[in-house]
Amino acid sequence: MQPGLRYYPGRLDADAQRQLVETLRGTVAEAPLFTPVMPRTGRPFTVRMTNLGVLGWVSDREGYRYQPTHPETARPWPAIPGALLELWRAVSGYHHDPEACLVNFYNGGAKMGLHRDEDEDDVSAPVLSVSLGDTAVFRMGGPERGGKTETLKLASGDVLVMGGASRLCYHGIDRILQGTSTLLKDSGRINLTLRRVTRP
Ligand SMILES: O=C(O)CCC(=O)C(=O)O
Ligand SMILES: [Mn+2]
Repeated sequence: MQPGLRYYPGRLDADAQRQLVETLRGTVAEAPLFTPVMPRTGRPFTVRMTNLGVLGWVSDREGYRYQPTHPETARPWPAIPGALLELWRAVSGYHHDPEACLVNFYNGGAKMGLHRDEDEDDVSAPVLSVSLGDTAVFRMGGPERGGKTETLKLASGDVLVMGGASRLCYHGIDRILQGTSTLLKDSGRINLTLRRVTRP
C-alpha cells in the first residue's frame, strides 16, 4: 500500500451505516443527485453525485471545480452531518474540519476511471472515504499515470484515509460487486469523500 494510506475495514458498524443512509436520504432530497459530464467532451460520468458542505465538487464542460451551490437547484449544499464530522475528527489527523463531502452513487454498472484528487488548495489534509452498500473494487496506483497499481475491495462501513504520499496518487473504481450488501434498498453503492478544500 502507498505510504500515508490508512484502511479501517468495518469502521462503521451496521447501525451507524443505517443511520448514515437515513441522513443521506434527507440530504439527497434537498440536493438531488445529478449526472456530471466530462470537461470539453461532455461525456456523462457513470456515477451520479451530489455534495454536502460549504463547497461541493462539480464537473461540467467548463472543467472541474468547487462551488458553494448545487448546479441544478442553485441552492447551497446541505451541511455535512455531525456523524461524518466526528469521524473526520477521529481519524483524519487534521486539525480543521472538512469543507466538502462528495457523495457518489454507483449503480451496478458504474465505475470511476483512474484520477487524482487535485482540485483542492490544501493537499496537506487527507481525503477520507466512507463506503456504503455493495462492495467496490478500488484501484490504487502511484503519483504518475501508468504506474503500478493494486486493488483493494471496499465493503460497506469501510473507511479509507488517503493522506501523506497517497494523497496525490491515482485511484479509481474498477467495478461494483452487485448484491454484496443489503444496506441500500435498490442495491448499488454510495461513496462519501470528505475533503478540506481551502487552506485554513
Ligand atoms: O468511490 C470511491 O471509493 C472513490 C471515489 C473517488 O475517488 C472520488 O470521488 O474522487
Ligand atoms: Mn478520487
